[in-house]
Amino acid sequence: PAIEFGLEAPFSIEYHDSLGSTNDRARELATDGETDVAVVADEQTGGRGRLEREWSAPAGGVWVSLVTRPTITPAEAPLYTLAASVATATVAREAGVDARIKWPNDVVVPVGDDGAYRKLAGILTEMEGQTDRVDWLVAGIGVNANLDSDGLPEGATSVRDEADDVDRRRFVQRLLEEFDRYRTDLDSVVPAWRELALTIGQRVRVDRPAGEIVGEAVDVTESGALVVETDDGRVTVSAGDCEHLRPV
Ligand code: BT5
Repeated sequence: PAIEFGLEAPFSIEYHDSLGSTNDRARELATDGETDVAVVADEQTGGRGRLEREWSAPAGGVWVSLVTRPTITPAEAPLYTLAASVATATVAREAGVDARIKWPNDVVVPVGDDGAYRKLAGILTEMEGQTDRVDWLVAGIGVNANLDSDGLPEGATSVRDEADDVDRRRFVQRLLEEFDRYRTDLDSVVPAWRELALTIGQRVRVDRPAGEIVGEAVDVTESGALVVETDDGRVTVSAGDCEHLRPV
């Protein structure tokens, strides 16, 4: 295998040299009743982003999906996305990358001071459940690790290009430890997220199904929604309603 696992980690590891999408395999395990499994692949041939977008995932990245069965309501699920972003940014920073978080689900590296950035990693959270409780939740994390950003979509960067190649076994282990720390202490997620946020204080445009809004991003709520101060007052946007967010 391209990555040798054998970790003392809070998740058991299911490793594949190649998979369509680690999220799809994780969903299968979740519907079979499994929990606390991390599905890892060296390469994905059908990686998925949000809203049916494609995720480019050649061999050399960190492509991992965490199967969890949290005792939370669906309204609290966005905290898991923020927790995955915080964990990813933290571990990327340990690798020497100036990683920051762009709400809701992107880990980025700032370029200059005008709000521009390159995308290092993305998070795709999927879940199933009833209105009052989540049955399972899969947190998919994709990090451009040991890759040249030349071969990735426009606007991407990688750990290799920003710093140096990493030991992916160790990188995954740290990701699992950090994610586990935040999921067991959900109150600490938003404060940690704020520390790493690139979005807060920026003037942004958010595209939503209900129409676009423009204003200053001033905070995130305790459930992880973004608060935007517009000319017509404060608007709260949930991650699920955000199609695009860009600095303006
Ligand atoms: C995301 O979507 O950022 C979530 C990506 C989640 C990927 C992980 S990998 C493990 C797990 N298994 C999966 O199948 N998925 C998860 P979104 O915000 O929709 O961003 C997608 C957009 O980012 C695309 O439309 C491209 O423009 C761009 N993109 C695609 N691949 C990229 C890459 N490797 N690096 C940077 N940008 C990329």
